[in-house]
Amino acid sequence: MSDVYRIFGAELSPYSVKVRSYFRYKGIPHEWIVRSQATQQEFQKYAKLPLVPLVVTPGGEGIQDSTPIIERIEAQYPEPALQPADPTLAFLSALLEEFGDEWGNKWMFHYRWAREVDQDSAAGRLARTMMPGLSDEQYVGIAQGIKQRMVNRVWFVGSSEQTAPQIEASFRDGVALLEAQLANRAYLFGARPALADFGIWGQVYNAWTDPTAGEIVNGSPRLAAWVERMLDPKAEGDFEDYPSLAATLEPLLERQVGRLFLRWSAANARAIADGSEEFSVELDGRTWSQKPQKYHARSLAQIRQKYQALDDRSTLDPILERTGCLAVLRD
Ligand SMILES: N[C@@H](CCC(=O)N[C@@H](CS)C(=O)NCC(=O)O)C(=O)O
Repeated sequence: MSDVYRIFGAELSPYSVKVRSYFRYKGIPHEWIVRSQATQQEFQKYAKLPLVPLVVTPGGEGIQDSTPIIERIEAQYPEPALQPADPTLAFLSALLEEFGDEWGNKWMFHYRWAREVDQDSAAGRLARTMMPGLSDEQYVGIAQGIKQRMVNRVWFVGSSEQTAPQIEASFRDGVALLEAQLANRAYLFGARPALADFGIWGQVYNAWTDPTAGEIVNGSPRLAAWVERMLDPKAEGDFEDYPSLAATLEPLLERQVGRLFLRWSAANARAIADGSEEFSVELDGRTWSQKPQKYHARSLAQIRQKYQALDDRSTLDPILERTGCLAVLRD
């Protein structure tokens, strides 16, 4: 039996490239299969949900959802370890992965579909990859259809006229904070990638391929270099310890994770629990309103479980307290 995993994915899917980079880092034999009309039938044989990435194991089992995929493969291929051995750092890395997956996705999705130049770029690339054989006339119609469908779906991640300035301010600040974190190191936690790198990178890499967000990322040379490095990441040395990371990591945790993402995530989860159609939350002095997102309530519950499962939180709690993350995680 072959030992090759198959990853059904797409270059414009942040969660797909996240999983692909993980497989590359671990050196696990895999085949990247672009999800297209031609591969759709094979995809449907294994997928329970109409979502990429889908990983098909050598034994023929289909697995979905990037975080559980990585956790499951990690248990089977523990070397090189994805997470720092220090449980405090490992938790912070998991928290930043969750931030990347859920909040970073707002950055990416909003910028991709907010302006005509980005809409045309992404819709055109999607049409060409999903249906490679299109004639030029067919291409125009298909790209137009994708553009219309996606522009009408931005509300799904909470992008609206009201929230657009908040998302864009968060992205610009996030880019500056990541640039600072990467000033003296190749990856977010040191000289090798951690789970946090993969989650944040999937979104930032995708944003970098779009004209408007790409220009912002390219204005930060260390971040842009990390974006390229993460396409095929390598262990170049060890993880650092917390004191050497803190000066630039705490502002990222405080300004983006504590002040924005976790407050938003807790309000979203409350709205789901109450069965509300819409919710509003004050984020950094500005009102944010949107329809609740179901998946995110589940992923918040999972990161809370990871927090609860820690035996010793005596080092972690003061960091979470200082950065405004503790109350939501303890809830
Ligand atoms: N939580 C999931 C999210 C997966 C997801 O939302 N995938 C998107 C693309 S990024 C998708 O497949 N959308 C439907 C489609 O492209 O047909 C994960 O981490 O894998």
